[in-house]
Parts: sequence; structure tokens; C-alpha cells
Amino acid sequence: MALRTGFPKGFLWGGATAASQVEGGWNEGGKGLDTADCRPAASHLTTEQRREPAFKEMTSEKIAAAIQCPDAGEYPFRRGSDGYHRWEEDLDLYAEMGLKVYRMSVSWARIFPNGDDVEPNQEGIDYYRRVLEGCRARGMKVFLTMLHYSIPINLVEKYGGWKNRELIDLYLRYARVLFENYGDLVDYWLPFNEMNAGRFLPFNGTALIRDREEHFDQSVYQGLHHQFLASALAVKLGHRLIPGSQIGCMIARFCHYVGSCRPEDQLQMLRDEQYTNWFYTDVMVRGIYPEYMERYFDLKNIEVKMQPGDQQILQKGTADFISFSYYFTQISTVDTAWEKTDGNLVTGSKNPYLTASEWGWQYDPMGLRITLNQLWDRYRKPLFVAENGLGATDVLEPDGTVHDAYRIAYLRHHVEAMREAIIDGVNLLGYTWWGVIDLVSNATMQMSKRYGFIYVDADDGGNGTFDRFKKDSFYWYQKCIATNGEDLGE
Ligand code: BGP
Repeated sequence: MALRTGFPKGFLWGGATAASQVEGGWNEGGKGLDTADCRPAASHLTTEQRREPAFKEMTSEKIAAAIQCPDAGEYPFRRGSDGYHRWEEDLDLYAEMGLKVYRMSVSWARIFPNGDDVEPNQEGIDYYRRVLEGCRARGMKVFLTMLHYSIPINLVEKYGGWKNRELIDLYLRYARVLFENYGDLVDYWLPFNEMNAGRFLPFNGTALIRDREEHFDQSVYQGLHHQFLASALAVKLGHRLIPGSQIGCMIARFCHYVGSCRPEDQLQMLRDEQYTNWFYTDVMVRGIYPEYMERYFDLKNIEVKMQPGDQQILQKGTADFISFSYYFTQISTVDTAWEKTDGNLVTGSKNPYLTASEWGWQYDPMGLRITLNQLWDRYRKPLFVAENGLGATDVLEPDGTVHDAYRIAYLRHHVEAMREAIIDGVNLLGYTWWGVIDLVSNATMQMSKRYGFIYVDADDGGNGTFDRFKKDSFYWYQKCIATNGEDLGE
């Protein structure tokens, strides 16, 4: 067996966005109001305030106010980055960068405005067909997220979100439309973005409203069970409708390091890995509910209601590949006084050996190599880094340039880490940088937390031209792709 030397031929270099964060056009083309459209701006809040459950969770009061609001107002996702209108210009820029694959998502509410409509909205179907054909015409493959958080608000108001089993059938009706209409244009399918988000950001993930639930955790895990079933059934349906299709799964991967050599800390790390990561991939890749969750459910007084046949559904709909988002690492410890820092979806314990982004996310390329090795060792399924990126404050210079050396450094180090993992023996299909273009932040609803290689001239309040500008990182990634990851110099 020859030692690998670097990125394989055909490695899928790419970029990612999500419909709710990039599109805007919230009430155009027959689209219905969705959950993202109802999340109010929060850029005025402090970091401490953003850690509060009251900020992270949705309330009936907030929903009612959002439904009443007739314009984009204080709702940043209603504007996004105006990608709905500028998709051709954006695809041209991605092609100029040399992207081999574009990870994008479809908005459920553009296809079924209320989620339970009998007939789909043809205007929405046609819109995405044009975008997908645009990717093909520019030589880019497509990695399609079928559901990246936002669902029609009617499914929350009328059905109570994912805790209601009826959502499985409604989701499959939607999935069928995607498979039937875009089977010739999509290369990789992803039924759900970050399955574990249902646990960490329940409004986004499982569409739950805190004040409407008696036993919140029970509803979260019931909702997750329905999503697992919907995902497995989508895999089965997709394979039947499109023979040979590649349909994966995804989690937000939380990589943990043990805080000390105390056995208690080591056990804590095992539990953290099981409860935040392995549970989700074990169900979607192995097709089983792992035994360690029984103890957890018992502890939390949770009883996931299953119907006869559910286990078989999970077993028959396992994922073809595993994708994940990777942003940071955190410490596992039983020491409650350990200093904290923020990370994607969670607040975790701080690692003194690492530096962090302006938003507190700890910068750790080696954690990506470790994560890739762990996932490959456990499942031996092809892997895909569906998200990785740096949210930072950028400055648009008067001459239209943006000098983001910090983003280039972050990217270079993570590309090096992936190369090392490939040499370690990991089977890695591709890498889609999160926020290939500036878009509204998922957790903080800010435009000013910028991820893109392409700058969008808009501020948190939606003021600006929304014109696009290439950052220095645009050119760096272009060269990285052109040399298949060989040239990682300035
Ligand atoms: C992931 C989400 C993305 C994206 C990213 C960055 O969890 O899948 O939608 O937003 O995190 O997070 P944020 O936008 O909060 O900085």
C-alpha cells in the first residue's frame, strides 16, 4: 500500500451557503413565511446576553410579532445577502474562483409555502432548476442540502414542529419533489443540515417553542427521532428514484479534548462525545439507537415514542457518506469553574493552548485532522467537510479591496490539516468552505460576522448596496484549487 502524498485527483474544493442566510426575497416567487424569517435581529446584544437561553430560544410572543410584521424590518434573514436576485452574478464569481462543487440548500417554503400544501409551487421549482442548471453550465458539481434549518412557519403553528410525527410525511412529499425535479442536476444529497442542532438550537433544528412545551427535552428527542426517520426514508426514496445517488448525513462535529488525566474528566469526555456527536452518526450511519442513550434518557426522564418498524426504517436508510461542520474544539471536564468560551451552537470550556476568533470560537486546525481520523476509524464511510470557516470583521477599502490575511491563515492551516488526515489514510471527498460569500450569521443574525471570500456591501441593519467585492482570500483559494492544494503560499 503506497503512502498517499496529498489531495487526490478530483478532490472537491468548494463553498457552502444556506438558502435562509443568503437568499433574502422572503416573500417573492410564491415563498411562504418560514422559521428563519421570524428570527429577529440581535446585533445590539452583548456576548453574555447572547449566551442566555432567552436569546437562543424562540417564544410565542416573538413568533406572533414576526407574523404581524409586513416587511423585512428587524428580520435579517428576510434580506439575506440578496442572493435570490443575484444568483447568476454569484455563480459567476464561484466559477471564477474555480469551485468544483457548490453546497447550497433549497428553501422548503419556496417549494411548499405552507409545508402541507397538496401541490408544490411551480415558481419555486423553476427557480432552483435555473440555479442548478447554472451550476452545471459553469462546470460545478452540486451538494444539495434539502433542509438547512428553516421550515414553513405553518408547520410550527399548526403541527407544533418536528415533535409531530406528521412532519415526516410532509417532509417526504417535499423530498420527492426535489428528487423528481433535480435528479439530473445534483451530485450529493443531504437530507438534513447538522442533525444534532435539534438538541443545541431547538428552534432551528426541531422547530420547538420553549413556552409551548411541557417537557422540553422530551419534545427535542421525539423531534429528533422523527428527523432520523425522515432522513432514513429520504435515503431510501432517493435511492429508489435515482439509482446510484449519493445521499449523506451531517452533524455539527464537536471535538473534545480531556481537561486533565483525572478519570472523572476522561469519563466526561466519553459522555460528551457520545451525547453530542456519536449518538447522531450512530443512528444515521449504523442505523441503530446506541445503548448508551438508554441511560441518558432514563436520567432525563425521556421516553422516545417509537412505532413498530421504526428500527427497520433506520437500518434500511443509512447514509452513503458522512459530512460535518467543523469550527472549533473544546475541553471536557467535570470542573464547573473552568473558564468558558463560545463555539458553534454551544458555549464550552476554554483551551489555554488555543487562540480564538473575535466571537470566541477556538481556532484549532489539528482538531480537524483528529476529527477526520476519528470518524474514518469508527465508520469507514467517505467523509465530506461540509462546513469550516472563520467569522471575522472585515474592512472594505475605498478601492474595493478587502485584506483578510487572517482568513487566509485560517484556511491554509485547515487545508494543511486535511492533507495530513488524507496522508493518515482518511477517505475525504471534499471541502466546502462555510459562507463562500458573506451572509447572515445563523447564531447571531449578524452580517458583520463575515465568512466569505466575497464581501457583500451590507450592514447588520440591511443598509448598503449589497454589491459584491473579491477579498484577498478569493485569490488565495483560487490558487489553492488550481494547484489541487499544492500551492499554499502567499
Ligand atoms: C453552522 C450552520 C451554518 C452557519 C455556521 C456558522 O452551524 O450550519 O448555517 O451559520 O454554523 O455559524 P454562525 O453563522 O452562527 O457564525
